[in-house]
Amino acid sequence: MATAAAQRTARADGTAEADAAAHEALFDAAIAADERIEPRDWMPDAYRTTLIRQIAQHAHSEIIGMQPEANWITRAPSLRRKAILMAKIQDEAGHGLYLYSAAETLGTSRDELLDKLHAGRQKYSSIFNYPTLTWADVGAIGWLVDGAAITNQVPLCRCSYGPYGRAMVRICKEESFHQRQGYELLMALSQGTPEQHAMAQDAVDRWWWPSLMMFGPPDDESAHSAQSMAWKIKRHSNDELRQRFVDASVPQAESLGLTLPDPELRWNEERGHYDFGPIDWTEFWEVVKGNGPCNEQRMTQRRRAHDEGAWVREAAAAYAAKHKGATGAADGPARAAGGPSAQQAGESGKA
Ligand code: BYC
Repeated sequence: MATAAAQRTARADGTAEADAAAHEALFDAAIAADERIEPRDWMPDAYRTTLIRQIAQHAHSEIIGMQPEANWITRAPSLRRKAILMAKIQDEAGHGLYLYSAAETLGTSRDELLDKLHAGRQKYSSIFNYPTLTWADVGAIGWLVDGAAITNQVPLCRCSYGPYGRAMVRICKEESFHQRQGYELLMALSQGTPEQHAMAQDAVDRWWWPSLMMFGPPDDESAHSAQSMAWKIKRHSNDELRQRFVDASVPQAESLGLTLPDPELRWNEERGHYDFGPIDWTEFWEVVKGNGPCNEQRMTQRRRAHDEGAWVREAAAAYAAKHKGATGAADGPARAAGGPSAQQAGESGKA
């Protein structure tokens, strides 16, 4: 039986004169049927633009997010902690790669996206503009920041756009490990000396509110939520996911023996959720605009890392060109023309 996706491809391939309304109807039917949209399927321009915006922002967050934690690699308190932290940071680099690759299937390139990040034309998550002042911050990032990320990202595994949803499956598995290592690290500190306990509490006090801001502005100020939910890119609103995170975090904080820095936090029997105090949205927008404590430092470091890595990119491109020549001779031009952008342009195997 032909799925809506197959019909969509057949229609697009078979009738050059197919009008936009017919394409749109097939796209809408696929979304309504909870089918995946794939790179070669017709999609509205705004759907493509929204996905590029969100996936790029997500990818940028992953690679900028390596910086605050990398601050502690040389000062990790044991070889075991250092190895764990290095593995986690490498995972974040990997997440960036999966996500840039997913964005490339939409017709952009990693170079273009990085240029936009470096020029300040694309965002990354507000959370990474806060400093990591003590070792306990590594635990607080794992527990709270990765915990918030998982809450936000598990529903993205069901994103209507195939490459993004599939990338999220592996990312979420790894984030789950990250969250547990942060929890375990904080547990060790919380049950340690009074000084270690105080250090853990101080980290939680500083990271709690910025973690709640990660979910984005309140629903009535969220410019993109309604459309993104209609397209099944997002499955839940910012406020719904924030509430889910608060509800999960309170018992975890109790088990850790730490308190969350919100005097208004209490169980609401009627709602079946925890009530929590007001979020400082002025602070959030200031950080998003570039005025957070570490925005400048993060961007300077990112641009420097990019510039210093130019020789690696040149060497990789030279190697790929050489390799392409060798396999091109052996396998013919079809193999040589492979790769995501060629496939996406419909050239793969037919060049
Ligand atoms: N920070 O209409 P809205 C990680 C912007 S990586 C900065 O609600 P949307 C990790 C938003 O972009 C975590 N900007 O937007 C990595 C929009 O501005 P533009 C990253 C924010 O897209 C390493 C405007 O505010 N996770 O976990 O519907 C180590 C209005 O917002 C933020 C993702 O990226 C923010 N917090 O919803 C450890 C997940 N929030 O674009 C951990 C994927 C909002 O119009 N992204 N803005 O200029 C999403 O799920 C959604 O994009 C958001 C925002 C929920 C974040």
